[in-house]
Amino acid sequence: MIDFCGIRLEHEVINGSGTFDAIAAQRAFGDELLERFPFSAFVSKTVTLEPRQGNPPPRLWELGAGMINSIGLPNKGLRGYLAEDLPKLRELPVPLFVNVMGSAAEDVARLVAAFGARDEVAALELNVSCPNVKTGLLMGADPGETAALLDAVRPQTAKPIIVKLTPNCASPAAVAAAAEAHGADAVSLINTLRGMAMHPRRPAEPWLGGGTGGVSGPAVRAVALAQVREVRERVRIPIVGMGGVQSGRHARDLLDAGADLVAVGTESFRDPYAGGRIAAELGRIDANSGVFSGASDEARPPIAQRR
Ligand code: RRO
Repeated sequence: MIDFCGIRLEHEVINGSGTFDAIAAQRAFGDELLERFPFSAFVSKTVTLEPRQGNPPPRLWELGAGMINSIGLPNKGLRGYLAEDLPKLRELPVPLFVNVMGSAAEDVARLVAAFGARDEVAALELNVSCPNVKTGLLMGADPGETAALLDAVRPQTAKPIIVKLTPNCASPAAVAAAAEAHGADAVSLINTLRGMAMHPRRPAEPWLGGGTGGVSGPAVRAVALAQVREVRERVRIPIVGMGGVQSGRHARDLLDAGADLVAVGTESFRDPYAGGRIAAELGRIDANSGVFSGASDEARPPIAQRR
């Protein structure tokens, strides 16, 4: 058992927001996935006050070492989420962290107040770092804006508030320090790096409907390590580290760089049980020596093929 902001978790591996849909996973893979839930806490996809359609397609581009997404935050909005998703997510065997975003501090404050009042919700994550909607980046790119957001949001709940940082700014560590100074309980990083792909058959046109998107997967792992280390040197609050984690070794590296928890994102698209495998591998790496003991189960077929 580990303690994260007063919440007891079975192990250090959680999911990155928006990379694992627990409700869809249960539909697709049945109760087995939920009985052996891969993560020690579940982080929701970002919720906004009003429903959103998301960006026009195409929304994904596969890279040699990851992908670019331009999803654009489709979601049911606060009312739809409370009515339809929360009753299902309360059945999960792990604590629920709800990720929220707004284009103004008052919107985020309303979301935090609404979710903070719900017993099903263990913690809030503030998404100030989405690369795919224009308003999302501003608050998280600037320490002063982040401080002002925390001033509006902190009084709304006593529950832990995690601030999800963007790598697309001059100094994620300065933003993290501002978040800590204004009451954040933890920070998480990295969200995706802004990137672009050209259309393979139409010269000068971007492939993604949103024009640009967010790069994730192994391609960003080294960036995540460097930024987690930099943030750890500036803040004392817990850090959720993520970026290209595919194995227990990658998770161990982020913990060694200063993270307290590790999130798995893109890898869950290949195998929804990747988080469970990574947690098991991490448990077999000695934290002091770095030595891996026991057989790797990397060769085990993904859950989708075993059914
Ligand atoms: O929905 C998205 O396009 C999205 C979000 Br909210 C985010 O935080 N990060 C990302 O890469 N995509």
